[in-house]
Amino acid sequence: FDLKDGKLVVAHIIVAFIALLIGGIAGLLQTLVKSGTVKLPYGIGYYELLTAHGVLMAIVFTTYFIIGFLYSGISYTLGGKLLPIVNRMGWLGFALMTVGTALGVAMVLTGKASVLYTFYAPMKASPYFYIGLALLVVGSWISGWGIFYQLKYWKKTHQGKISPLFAFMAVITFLMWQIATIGVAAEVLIQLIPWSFGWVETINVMLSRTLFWYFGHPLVYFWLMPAYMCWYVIIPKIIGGKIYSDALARLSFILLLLFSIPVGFHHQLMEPGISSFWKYLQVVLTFMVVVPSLMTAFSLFATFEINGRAKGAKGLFGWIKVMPWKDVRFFAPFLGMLIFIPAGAGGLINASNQMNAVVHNTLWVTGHFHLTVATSVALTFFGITYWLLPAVTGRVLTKRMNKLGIIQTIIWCVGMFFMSGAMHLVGLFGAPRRTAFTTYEGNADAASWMPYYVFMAIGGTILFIGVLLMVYNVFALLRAPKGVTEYPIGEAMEQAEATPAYLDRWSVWISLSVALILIAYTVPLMDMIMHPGVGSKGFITW
Ligand code: HAS
Repeated sequence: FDLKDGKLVVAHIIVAFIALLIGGIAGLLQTLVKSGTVKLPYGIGYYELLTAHGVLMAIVFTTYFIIGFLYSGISYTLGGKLLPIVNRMGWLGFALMTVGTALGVAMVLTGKASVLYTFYAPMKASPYFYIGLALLVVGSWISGWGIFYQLKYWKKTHQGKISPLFAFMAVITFLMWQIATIGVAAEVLIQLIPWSFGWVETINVMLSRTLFWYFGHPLVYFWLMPAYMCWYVIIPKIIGGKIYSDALARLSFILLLLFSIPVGFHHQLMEPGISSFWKYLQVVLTFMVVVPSLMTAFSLFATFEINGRAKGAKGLFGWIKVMPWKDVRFFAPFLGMLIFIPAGAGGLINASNQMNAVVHNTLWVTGHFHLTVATSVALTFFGITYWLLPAVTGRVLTKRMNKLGIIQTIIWCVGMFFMSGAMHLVGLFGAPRRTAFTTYEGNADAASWMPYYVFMAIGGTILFIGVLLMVYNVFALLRAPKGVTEYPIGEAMEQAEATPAYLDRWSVWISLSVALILIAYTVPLMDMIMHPGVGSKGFITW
């Protein structure tokens, strides 16, 4: 691996894990502050901590990790090294993102941006928080353009060849990110910044929420797709097998590009101001976006079973016996996959209009995203770290670190079992999400939620130990013994059919994606803009 590119990757991964550490501390503290066990100085309260936890974990940790990981794979699969200009774009993106993150986090920690990680109106933050976010997004764009440029150059020098699977997936991920972030950029630049500076008095709340969720849902696939890249491309190599089908993997990513954006209304099913027809349409599209995940599950089972049979395993589940259970590079992502089965089922419940009425705005939803992003995705990212850092720094994973990695994975799963399990259950009893305990203290129902809160706190504490161990592991990996670690890119099975060239035809897929977005959003957006409703000073209500 090119060690100069390795430095860019390492810089991203280090910031990601620092964010995980500070976000983890904020996560633990918010539980203690919420329950009244601890009082912090300088007025740092529940909402400040919850915002810091959400922003650092869900936005900063993920974005940095993803860019670091994708840049490493692009460097490795598209020519063995980044073009000098792409390397520079990577650093420029990194610098802008880091200035933005520092500004945003400073605003959150000083209590000037307690607006939660879903920062839509009517909650208002300091304009500098939004400026920080804008820098983070623009930085990520520049990094994304670097990825597009590297592939464009590769295609020019490899006429008629189909792009490597990893690179194809990286480009789709960033294409999706590019299209999706236009919504949040519009919200921040046109609505939130002028409003928070006081240049305008009112804000169209419905529009702000809609633009946020236009971005907010694809955001979750921006987290998931790099995890899928590991499951499709890396895991087959680590288990000593092959990718079941290159074409199927590409098709599932194309479907994710098409269907992950025009579905934001499934976060707004309980909101007035959007007619039921448009909600219905977007729920149908939500069920379409489940299809590529089902294809992924199918492909993974096929990879595992065929690999198992090649190694002599018999029966439907014989493959389980031949898996490298003691290898953390497999173990952590595998548990991520396993947990994605109930996590995804929870998503289907959320997406069903009637059931959404039961779970919306309750701790069930918090439980859902702690299983999806904080377990399936996070464990996969942890699993990647154990080979990525050694590969890009010219070091090797030792047996001790591998063992610590396995222990870390188990701690994470146990902590999440208690925390997310209790969140799901108490959510069904109506416990609200993101609400300080003082708001409902004395309420008859609140007393019955207490035992579940205790389990959430136990789980949260176990998870905090997991964060500490993971951060320790990262720094241990950076000082690991020198050596050569292979960058594990899998190959497709020989009997798989050749990948059709049309899957590599970007113009078709981008046009289709834009068409679907226009169909799903034009009329409701026009409606929101033309009939903004009337309301109290400061914001417009519906
Ligand atoms: Fe979600 C809310 C619907 C997936 C994250 N989601 C959220 C929020 C977040 C989030 C952060 O429709 C909260 C936002 C907020 O703060 O308000 N979600 C879905 C649906 C899916 C889904 C339909 N979500 C995700 C993923 C996330 C994520 C992935 C992060 C990474 N979600 C919703 C809805 C809401 C929502 C509503 C709004 C709720 C409300 O009212 O506020 C689907 O994409 C899920 C499909 C997944 C599957 C599983 C496939 C399984 C696989 C694993 C195979 C395993 C193997 C191993 C091979 C169908 C691929 C097997 C081994 C053995 C030994 C058996």
